[in-house]
Amino acid sequence: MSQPTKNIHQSYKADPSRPTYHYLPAKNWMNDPNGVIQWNGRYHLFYQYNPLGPLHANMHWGHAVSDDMVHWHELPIALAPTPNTYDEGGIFSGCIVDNAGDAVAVYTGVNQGYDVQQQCLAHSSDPDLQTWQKSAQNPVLNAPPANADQTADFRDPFVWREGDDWKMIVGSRIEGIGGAVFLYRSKDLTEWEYLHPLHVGDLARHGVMWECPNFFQLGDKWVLIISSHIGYATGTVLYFVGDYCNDRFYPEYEAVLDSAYYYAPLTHLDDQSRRIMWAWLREGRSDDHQLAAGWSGVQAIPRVLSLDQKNRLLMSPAPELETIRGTHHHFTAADVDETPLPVQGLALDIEVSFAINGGANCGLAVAAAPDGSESTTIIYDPVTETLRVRRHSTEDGLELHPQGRQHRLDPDETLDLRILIDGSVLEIIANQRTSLTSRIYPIQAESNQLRILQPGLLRSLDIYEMSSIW
Ligand code: DQQ
Repeated sequence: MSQPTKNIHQSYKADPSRPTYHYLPAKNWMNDPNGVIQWNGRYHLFYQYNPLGPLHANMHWGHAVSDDMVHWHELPIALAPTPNTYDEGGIFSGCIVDNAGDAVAVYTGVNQGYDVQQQCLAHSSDPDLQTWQKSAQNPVLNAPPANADQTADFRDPFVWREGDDWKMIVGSRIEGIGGAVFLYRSKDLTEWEYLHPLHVGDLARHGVMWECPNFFQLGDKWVLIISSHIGYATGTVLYFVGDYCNDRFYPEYEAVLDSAYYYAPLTHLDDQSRRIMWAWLREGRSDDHQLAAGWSGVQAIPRVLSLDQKNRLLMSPAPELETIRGTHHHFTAADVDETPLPVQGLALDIEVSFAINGGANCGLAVAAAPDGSESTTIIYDPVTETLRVRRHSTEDGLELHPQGRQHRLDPDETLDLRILIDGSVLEIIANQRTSLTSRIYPIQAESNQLRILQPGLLRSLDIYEMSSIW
């Protein structure tokens, strides 16, 4: 990392909300991951980036590179809007594919505000993917199919190789019907033939608009992930699992992937054939707070995906994260009571397991102040089969509604939580299959304690203090 970038990261040491082991650019706004690819062995992360401030505007593709998905070097902006053209209004989300050694970025160029959304190409023959040339044929796809019955929402192309063809899906909606992804085919990434919708949602259940689609094989099934506007707001990520043949998708199972702060996931296959999922962790505080902070948006820790026997998506933080685990604290039920644990901090990786006993709730409090004025509780209620985050903060202007996810346990299954706390970031994965993310903004310096809420139900607790990646 360049010294100036490192200096900016270190200058935020006094900001308790700023993550220290999740990636974010040195300053300004970041949202969706874009074009993630392993190229010449290195992981390249591109992302929606506003170089002019910490709010969503002026969309560019920012760029960072890593050898291990943990430590990052921020690089110069990769793609910028070209004035008076198809992408003058912004370079929206997309992907990168390897076209026989040439890296091709497939992205959405927007203009006329955000009303015209068209699919565009840029290519790079630079081994470091730092220099890009936009295609003279842009835009290569300029409007959704007529059956969409609308022209304003058509974005975030996801492309894969299938035999001799390229296939692409684009996020969109069908007026009056609901979210949709449209399927296309091409021989050269430039001429695209529309086939049909790969999948169409139900307006009430799946939302009005689908963006940031992903479609990939996992084991012997295919998975479609979409980010949905349910009730016209960003926030719910859904997935569908099923079979795919002759260009048709037959979903058999569907579920919510996350419905809180985890949005616009993008997956790719790495050199070890792992399907890795990246995502934007959006903020839960007002524009004024974001302006005052000077930064907004964090990338989630990449997760390795697989499916279980019931076709549920399993997610595990990439094992590379364990290389920055520091001091380890291990506890059993005999070691803890309801008083604060002898470990404190807001940069922790926690593995905790609880036995389920009748209807008794279990869980823990994190980022808690000694006087109880601030705390975040993570609680499982076996009666309602709900995992919930409840936040109490003394700061105003925050989204502090309780967040809940249904989480069903099999008989005799323990509740196994993986919890990543990093400043304002809280990533929770229950039994590898239920993701519940939150953003917390305690303002008191001493809001860093941990407590087990039902020590008698504790099976085991491992806490690792995490090193800063800056
Ligand atoms: N964000 C991008 C879009 C995408 C949306 C624009 C989802 O491409 O649809 O910044 O967060």
